[in-house]
Amino acid sequence: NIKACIFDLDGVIVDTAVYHYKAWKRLANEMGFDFTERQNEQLKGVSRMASLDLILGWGNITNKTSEEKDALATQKNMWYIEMINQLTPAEILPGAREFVQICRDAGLKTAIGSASKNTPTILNKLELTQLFDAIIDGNSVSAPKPDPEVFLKGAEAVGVAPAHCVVFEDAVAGIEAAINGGMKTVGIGSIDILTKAQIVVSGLDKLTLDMLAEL
Ligand code: B16
Ligand code: MG
Repeated sequence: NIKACIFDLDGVIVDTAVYHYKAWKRLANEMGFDFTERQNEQLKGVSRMASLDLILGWGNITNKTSEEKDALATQKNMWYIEMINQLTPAEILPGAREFVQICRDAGLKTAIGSASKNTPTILNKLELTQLFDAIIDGNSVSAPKPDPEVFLKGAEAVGVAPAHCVVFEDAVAGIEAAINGGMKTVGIGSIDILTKAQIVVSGLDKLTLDMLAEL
C-alpha cells in the first residue's frame, strides 16, 4: 500500500520544458545552429550539463573546454531564470495542486524529486512549496536519473520505504529511476513513450486515489 507520493516537477507539476527549450534554442542559435522540438524531447529529465553535451553534439561542436561549457550552461540558465521569474500559479498544470492536496488529506507524505537546480525558485513562484514534506532537487543529488538517488533521498526524507512510494514522472529516464529504486510508477504523458510505467495518464487531473490503490 502507498504511503508516499513523489512528484517530478517539470512536466508533472508545471510545464517549464517550453522555457528550457527557448533558452537552449537561443544558445544553439548564437553558436550558429538549431535543433528541433523533437530533439528537445531528449532533454527532458536530463541534467543541465548533460543537456549541453547533447546539444553541442547536435551542432557538431567538439572543441569546447570545460570552462567554456560552464560559461555556456551559465548563460542558458540566466535566460531560463529570466523566464521562470515570470511564472505564476496560473501555470500550474491542470489538477496538479488539487491532486497533491488530495494525497495530503488522505494522510500520504508528499515530496518533489526533480533534476532541476531551479526547483526552489519554481515552487516559490507557483506558491506550492508548503504542499511538500520534502524537496529533493538538482542541488542535493549527484547521480542523474535513471539513477534512483533523487527518489531514494525523497523516500528517506519522508520516512517511507521505497516499496510504499509511488513516483509521478513525465520522462522515460525518470520512470526508469523509480523502477531502479523499487518504487511504483505513474507515467504522466503518452503511453507510447512511457512504456515501462505501471499506469499512464495525460495529467494529474485524470488521476484518483483509487487508481493508486491498484498499483
Ligand atoms: P536546471 P525535472 C529537469 O527537471 C528538466 O526536465 C530538464 O530539462 C532540465 O535540464 C533539468 O531539470 C535540469 O534543470 O537547469 O534547472 O537545473 O523534470 O527533473 O523536474
Ligand atoms: Mg520531468
